[in-house]
Amino acid sequence: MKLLDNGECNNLYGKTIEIKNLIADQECAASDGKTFESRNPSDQRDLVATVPIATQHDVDRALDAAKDAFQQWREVPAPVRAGVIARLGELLAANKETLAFIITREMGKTKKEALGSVQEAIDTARFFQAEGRRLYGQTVPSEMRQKELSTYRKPKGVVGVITPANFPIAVPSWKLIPAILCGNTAVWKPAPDSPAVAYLFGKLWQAAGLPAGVLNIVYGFGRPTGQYLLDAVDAGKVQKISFTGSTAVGRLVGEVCGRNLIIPSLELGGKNPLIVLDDADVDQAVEGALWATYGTGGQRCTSCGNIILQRKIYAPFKSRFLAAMEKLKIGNPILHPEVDYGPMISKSFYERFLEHYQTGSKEGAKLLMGKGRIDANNPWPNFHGDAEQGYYCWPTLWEKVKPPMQLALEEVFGPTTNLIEVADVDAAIQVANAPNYGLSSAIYTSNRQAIYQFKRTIEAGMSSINNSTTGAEAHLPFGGVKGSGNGMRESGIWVIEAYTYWHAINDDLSESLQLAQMDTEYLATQQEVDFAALLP
Ligand code: UN1
Repeated sequence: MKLLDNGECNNLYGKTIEIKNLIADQECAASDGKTFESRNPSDQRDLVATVPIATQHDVDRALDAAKDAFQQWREVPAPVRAGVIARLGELLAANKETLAFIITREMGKTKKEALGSVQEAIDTARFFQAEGRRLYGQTVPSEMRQKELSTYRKPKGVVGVITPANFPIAVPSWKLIPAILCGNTAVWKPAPDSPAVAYLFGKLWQAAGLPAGVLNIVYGFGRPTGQYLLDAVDAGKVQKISFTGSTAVGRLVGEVCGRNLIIPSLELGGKNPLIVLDDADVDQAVEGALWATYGTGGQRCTSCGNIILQRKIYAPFKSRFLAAMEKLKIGNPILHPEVDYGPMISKSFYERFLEHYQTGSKEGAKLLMGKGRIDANNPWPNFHGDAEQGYYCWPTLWEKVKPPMQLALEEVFGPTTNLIEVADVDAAIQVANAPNYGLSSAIYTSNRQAIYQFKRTIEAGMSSINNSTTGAEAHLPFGGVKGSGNGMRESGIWVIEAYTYWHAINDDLSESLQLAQMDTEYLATQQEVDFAALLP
């Protein structure tokens, strides 16, 4: 690993990492030598890494390496493959602090959250190291004698993996660990805003003993590098795509995969509702909603998009929520680990976040708090660090919002949410289901009937009862409905369906041609019965 001088930032944040693509176990610069700079979003002076922009040639080489490696890797017994995952889990645990530091440094989430996202990767490794001793098939009774039926799981081949920056090790591990455990090989394009932790993750896979070419990493932007990976689907070089990101890009991925008869795994956006009914514990609901909305600066797919309040609790919730917002500590999460949230992950996220202020005011929503960027003109009283050095945003809150306003229906990535007043639980669920998303959801109440109704009728892949909209665990299925995904799931036993296909075997020992459905011993006739006399 090559580290470069980072000038005045060496002591504050560390040196600059010189990242290279990983192809067939070799570190390689982009074939045309082009690179981009990855800067610390909390402090633009800090150059975290120099990163190659993988060319078509690089992506093709990575795909060839994955294709070659697949022939051997698929033959390695699953419990032996799982041994690599076990060592990976140990290495992740041993390096948890460092990985978390790099995550905070390159994408700006707090240390506590960064440690949590490394833990999610550790949990995933621990789950799948054991799954290598399962990956069960079935034995199935045949219609005929001297014939055995059974099923096997088979790997699909080369998997293309494209991941976002907000969970830069948890989400890749949700995909790469099961894909590789199941005997696939992978070409992974991590987000341009979190290349350093991807690079370190690659190093850990190598140290865990993964054979050359099983995991290849190519860096760059959605276009052109990500596009090359999608073009490879059309070229027949990729048998599976796993993508987490925006719904708009997910649709593009889905179109390419659809015309090639490949089922992708698509984990997309959300407009996650948090319902608070009149009988809820207001303080608990405020705490959950605050975390759901402003944790990670609102840059999770499980962030809260609408807070739906029953009439009587509206005023007390609103005043306590606003009071809690005022206490939020915002700032540089490396130099001030006590902050609640840090900067926007990137300038483009920041610019898109700003747009929602126009949408809201055009639609006549009422802005209760929020002034866009925190800077000298709009200082946040509880700010820690130098606001000019990053794209830090005000915690934002709207009211007088309801469907079909865009503000109520469209995902906004960033620290904002809407208060929506409703009469009862029926109306609450109707508003909750109005957006064309369905990832996560939450309800605060102690009314068992309302909880039951919510569980039955909410359109979401995940729901919390008296907890926030976040909270996925590594062994529960994760994914959404409607615009939030295509029905595939990450995590736990469910994700195995994404990376294997079923192979059915019929093994005939009769030494003759026995034909299914035809050469069976089913009784051809049945006797008449007459039960009429039993009735009075
Ligand atoms: C994501 O935002 O893509 O439940 C994943 C959560 C996290 C995972 C989120 N454990 O918010």
